[in-house]
Amino acid sequence: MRFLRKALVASAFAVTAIVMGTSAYAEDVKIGFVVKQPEEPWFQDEWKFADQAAKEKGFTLVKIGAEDGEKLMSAIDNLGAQGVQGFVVCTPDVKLGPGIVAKAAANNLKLMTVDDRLVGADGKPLEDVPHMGISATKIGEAVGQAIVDEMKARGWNADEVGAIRVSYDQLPTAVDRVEGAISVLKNNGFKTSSIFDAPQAKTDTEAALNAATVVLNAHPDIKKWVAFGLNDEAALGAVRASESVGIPAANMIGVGIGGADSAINEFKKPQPTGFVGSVIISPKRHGYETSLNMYSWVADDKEPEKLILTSGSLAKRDDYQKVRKDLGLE
Ligand code: FCA
Repeated sequence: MRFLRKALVASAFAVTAIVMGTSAYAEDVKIGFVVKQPEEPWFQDEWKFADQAAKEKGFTLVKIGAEDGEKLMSAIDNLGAQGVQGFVVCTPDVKLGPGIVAKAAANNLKLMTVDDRLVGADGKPLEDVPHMGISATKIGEAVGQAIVDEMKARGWNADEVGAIRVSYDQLPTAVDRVEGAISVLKNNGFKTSSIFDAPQAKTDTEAALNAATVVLNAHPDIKKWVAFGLNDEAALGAVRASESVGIPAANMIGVGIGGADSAINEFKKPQPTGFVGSVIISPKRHGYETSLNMYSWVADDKEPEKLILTSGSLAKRDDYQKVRKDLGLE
């Protein structure tokens, strides 16, 4: 009898859902999307595509920028207080992992991460929290390959070139990205001694500029440089640093990761700069798809995949429009 009643209730619910044209009650669904650096074009794009998902499905999207741990913790309480059922987050600090999980649970919120994966006290990823990130090592390798190809096109010899590794080693995806690039450089003749670490305090252009300037000033004897880091801002910061010490664009090769406005604006400049390319990743997948996955989790109890890794495509000045179009970003 109990079973029968359950089945009846379930089918009544299913009928209602079909009549509504969507599952559950979209207008009751509220989803949070919290990012660590709201002013960064990549995160603006993620939000834009998350908004698109909200519009299509009819749920409410609550966007919050949280630049540090304290802001993130109060953002989660804030979401709970607003009656949000789940949120997607790119945290300012992955080591806050267990605290974020606990805060989400205390507020009865479903939790998914994007871009930066939470780690536990042992530094290992929290595998229970569904995550969408980029295939960091592979994308780093694509950066390294783009640099090597450009060096060949310019007739450079690895012996005469310095490499700036703009680094943010507290973030595992950042380490994987730069190490991917370095593996390709080394396979193409770069010695460890000509790869210089430039640790940045934040993942923005200014911090990268400051870090790269230190390296350039320490090696005035090296005239040709390549640079890479975790995102476009890292590579751009190194390029700005090279300009500030008088290195011409012809002697600089920076390749970034992202492909949002930071890179596009650079490609649009009338004269080419040392920022040669960017491996474009997909803010559509990271914003739209994560939001949809959270929506299905809340509305239909459909748990998202635990780990989704997305790919990237190299773009340069002359083909970025086509690459963006092919990725559904135009
Ligand atoms: C990290 C970086 C961002 C972006 C994202 C995919 O969060 O800080 O710039 O590259 O991964």
